[in-house]
Amino acid sequence: TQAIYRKDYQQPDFFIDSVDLHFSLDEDVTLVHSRMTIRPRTENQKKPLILNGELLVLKSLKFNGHVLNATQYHVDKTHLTLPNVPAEAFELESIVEIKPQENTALTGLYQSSGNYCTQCEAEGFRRITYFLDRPDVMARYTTTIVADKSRYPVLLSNGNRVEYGELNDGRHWVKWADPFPKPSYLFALVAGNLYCHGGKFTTRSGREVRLEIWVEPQNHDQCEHALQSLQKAMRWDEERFGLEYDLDIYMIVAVGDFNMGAMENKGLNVFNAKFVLCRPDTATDDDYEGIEAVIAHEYFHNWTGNRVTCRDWFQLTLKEGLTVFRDQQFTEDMTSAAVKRIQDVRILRSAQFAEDQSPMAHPIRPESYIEMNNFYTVTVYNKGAEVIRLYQTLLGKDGFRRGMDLYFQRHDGQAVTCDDFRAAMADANQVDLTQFERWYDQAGTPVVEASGVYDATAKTYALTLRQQVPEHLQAWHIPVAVGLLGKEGQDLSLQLEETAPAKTTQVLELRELEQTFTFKNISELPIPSLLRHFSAPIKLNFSCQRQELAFLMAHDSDPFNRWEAGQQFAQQVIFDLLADWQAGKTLQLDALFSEAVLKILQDDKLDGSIKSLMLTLPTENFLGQQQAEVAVDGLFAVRQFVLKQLAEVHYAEWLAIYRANHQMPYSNSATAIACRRLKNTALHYICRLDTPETVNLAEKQFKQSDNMTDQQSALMCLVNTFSEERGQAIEYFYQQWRHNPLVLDKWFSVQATSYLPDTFDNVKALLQHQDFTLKNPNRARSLIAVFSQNQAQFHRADGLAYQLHADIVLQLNATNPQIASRFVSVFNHWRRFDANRQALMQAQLNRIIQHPNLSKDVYEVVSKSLN
Ligand code: HT7
Ligand code: ZN
Repeated sequence: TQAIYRKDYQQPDFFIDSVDLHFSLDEDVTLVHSRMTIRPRTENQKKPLILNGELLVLKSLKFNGHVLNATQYHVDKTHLTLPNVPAEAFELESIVEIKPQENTALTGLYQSSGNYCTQCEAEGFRRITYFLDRPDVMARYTTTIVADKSRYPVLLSNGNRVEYGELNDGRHWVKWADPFPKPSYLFALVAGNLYCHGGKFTTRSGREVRLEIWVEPQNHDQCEHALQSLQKAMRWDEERFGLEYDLDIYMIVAVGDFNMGAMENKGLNVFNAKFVLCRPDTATDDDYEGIEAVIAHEYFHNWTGNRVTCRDWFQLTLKEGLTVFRDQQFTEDMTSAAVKRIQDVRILRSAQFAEDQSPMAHPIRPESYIEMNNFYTVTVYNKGAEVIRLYQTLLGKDGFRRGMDLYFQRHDGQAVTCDDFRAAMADANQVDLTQFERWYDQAGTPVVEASGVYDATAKTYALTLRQQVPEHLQAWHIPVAVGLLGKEGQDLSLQLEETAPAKTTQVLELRELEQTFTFKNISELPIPSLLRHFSAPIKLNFSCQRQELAFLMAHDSDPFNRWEAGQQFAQQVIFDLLADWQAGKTLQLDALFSEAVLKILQDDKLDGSIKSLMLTLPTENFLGQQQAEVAVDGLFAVRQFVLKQLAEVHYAEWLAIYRANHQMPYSNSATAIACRRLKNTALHYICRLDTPETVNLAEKQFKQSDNMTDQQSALMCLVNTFSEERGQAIEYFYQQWRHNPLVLDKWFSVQATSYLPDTFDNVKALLQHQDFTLKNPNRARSLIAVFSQNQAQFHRADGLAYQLHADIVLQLNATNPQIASRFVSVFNHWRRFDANRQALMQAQLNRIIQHPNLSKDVYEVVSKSLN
């Protein structure tokens, strides 16, 4: 359990130029034969060759064709060492035995539903064969797979299929060759009984690429959306960034057991089935959008990650932050930019800002790690994407494109660093981005205070921005996009200097601790709209009256800030009510807020997707984060009160909206999705009343819907009622979908999200359900991870949910440490709760850390949490 530090990076002593792999897949043991050509990095060096390898049984080792005996090398649990190797290139051949059928950690080569698949990022390749398993060692791979033909008719690996044949014993083989040098983490192999949903794509230079989506045969009718998403992503990357696909074939395989969302292996992506399979009756609108985004994300990695890869794992955000940014831009173009921006900011502020407040806080480019898998975080991914967005905000879309072009021109085929990316952006635009490095090496969320002074005589508005920089840190370079609204709600024209062009949104560059920006020719007292489209990942404090928030909520031309004003308004209302609740006073909903909500409800110009976002209150989790000590019970009570009040006061409007949007035929057009979103938001409010009529409405939708969005939404409503229909709907849904694992996951999740007081008991019972298993990450997440985010129910004052959660973490620690470590992270926030809950969570953390066989994954998170 030793930490690895970024400052200790050293180039590899050896490079591996080519690897020829041969897999013999067998139920008992799988044999992996590897032949590598290895070259010392410098002439005349006398360095031992130290290869990574874990859980491998070495059967034979040959050096330049000669068998080595056991005195000529050393093997331990993690390495194979050859102390004496010559100073010129040589060939090393090994045969190892592995047991994929016993691999429950789902890293390396493993089985899912009887098929074989691999997951090598970050350090899984070392569980397949001995290798220099680090991203700056890039080799050309050929891979031959031999397996029983009837059980494994499909044999896939990276690159192009170059040869195949049959053996006499019922087995067959296929050989694949990948012409592009790649790091080991991009290696992939798949073998099984799979169905192919095929298609094609013609690149803008006229090359035809074959596209193949491989799924278990029963899922043959759930692939078309994934295929279309891939085609859209391929076209978009050509148009936006001039990037073309480079092989003749692109394959995607959907597997049921997968630790994360998907993996961008060169030419052979392996996907969590959740991000491939969909049909209107089995997948929600959000699932459809998730599939399009993840397919695009993995495709975009072909350039940002594969063609140009990371020098070391500290640079992970180089490929992940950039690729998330690219997929976000893609979705903004494919759907609604405003809706997508709001969704992305919600994730950032609820999960990443929370991570920044936790003992696991780290910069987007971490300085150290114990287990790399713990650093596939919202900070590296989502804050990393925000940092990339900052380049675009500062340089403009064209400037950003110039930087990207230079980055590829300089680094195609290389393993590089975040500094190389920053240098390409700076050089292509001839700007100084030295201060910008602080976004890479400083952890934490910058806080900026804003204050404004209007001078009616001089007709100026002076906006002062002040960043609060902790003592050990330095000022960030922060773009703050600003607009000023006149009293009719119109955007005022903003001029900073006489010569500069006037705009309605100005991007101010805050580089110092404090700066004042003065706008000229402002002829009326303006209402500022600050940090438009959330132009930087910061917390901006600006004191705003409720009237001003209501005004921005109704008029701001920046849709993000219009939504944001509503959220801030709701937050103020909830915190004031919380004070009343804590003082034992009767609660009364603020009339101005209720009126502002009514205006949104009645605004016919608002798109349904934005409207339902505006009608959704901040979550308990998010509200808790804004407090010094999370008021679990108070927040729950008050938020429920506000929801119920809004439901009652505007009942007629909710019902009207529901009716107006209900009887639409199913389609997955943006308009139809927006209608469903709005209708289902309305249904949720309506069902807050829990009367026979409202239950009836939900039940009717549940039974009559022809699509999963409506069915799941109605089920969620019913699960939160005390009605008889609740149990009936749960049973009905189970019988209807028990044979579809992804839909059954929803069944578990919906029950785990319920806010009724019996949720913990239900979750405990569901753990014993015949269809529950911790072995499948999706299933485990659907119940355990989902329940752990149900703030009021998970953080019960008696600590029983904590105890149960810790039991599960310990079980998973033995079988799948990556998932165990994700789950245990909910305790990272223990210090933010009251003394009673703190003690209860701390006790569970202590119990876990004392466990005798703790994985590195869980150890790292828990030890940091307790420190
Ligand atoms: N680059 C992929 C990362 C990934 C992964 C990492 C650790 C363990 C399992 C994993 N599966 C996939 C996913 C991506 O960002 O595209
Ligand atoms: Zn990625």
